[in-house]
Amino acid sequence: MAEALIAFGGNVGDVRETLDRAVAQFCDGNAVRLIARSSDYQTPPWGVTDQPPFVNCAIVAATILSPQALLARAQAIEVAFGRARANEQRWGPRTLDIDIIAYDDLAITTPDLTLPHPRLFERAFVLVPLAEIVPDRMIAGVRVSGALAKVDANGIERLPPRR
Ligand code: A4P
Ligand code: MG
Repeated sequence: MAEALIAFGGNVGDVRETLDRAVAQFCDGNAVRLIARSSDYQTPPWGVTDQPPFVNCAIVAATILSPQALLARAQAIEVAFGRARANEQRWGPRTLDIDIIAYDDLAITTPDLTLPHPRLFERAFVLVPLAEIVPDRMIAGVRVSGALAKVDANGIERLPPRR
């Protein structure tokens, strides 16, 4: 069993509904079991700032899948929720984005997959949800709560539970 940290986000369509359904599909209870899920957060757009706000959340999962199999599962679910990479701008609007943030303490760089996620420490929209569920988790030698203290989390708002 490995422990994986996964970040979900989107800014097109009914994103909170998409996130709920995507987390449920990702964590089927067999190969991937949900251990914890953060609240949803409304977050200012990062990278390309001239686009609608995102909704982001993060999960901890226990899995028997390899990192590559987790990425394949993530990408299949992105496609099922309307991602069409060919038409997209980098960091632009999207229905659903699923990033593998960490997989145990594995550090790898391959053409398709880099772990931990290479831009994790620049992104308050990843660190705020993660700090809610795993504040003391070390990633690449850095505590999540400490990493969060170093980024600008202005404008990020925790959303109330949907029901
Ligand atoms: N890839 C490599 N490593 C990983 C990994 N650890 N997890 C590769 C997931 N994918 C990984 O992905 C491009 C390729 O990265 C994949 O094919 C995979 O093989 P993508 O999702 O098309 O990436 P991208 O959008 O061009 O770039 P990047 O940096 O991954 O950005 P994101 O995270 O996808 O950015 N602002 C807010 N507030 N909230 C957001 O969620 N998201 C984005 C999209 C921009 N701004 C945002 C948000
Ligand atoms: Mg991505």
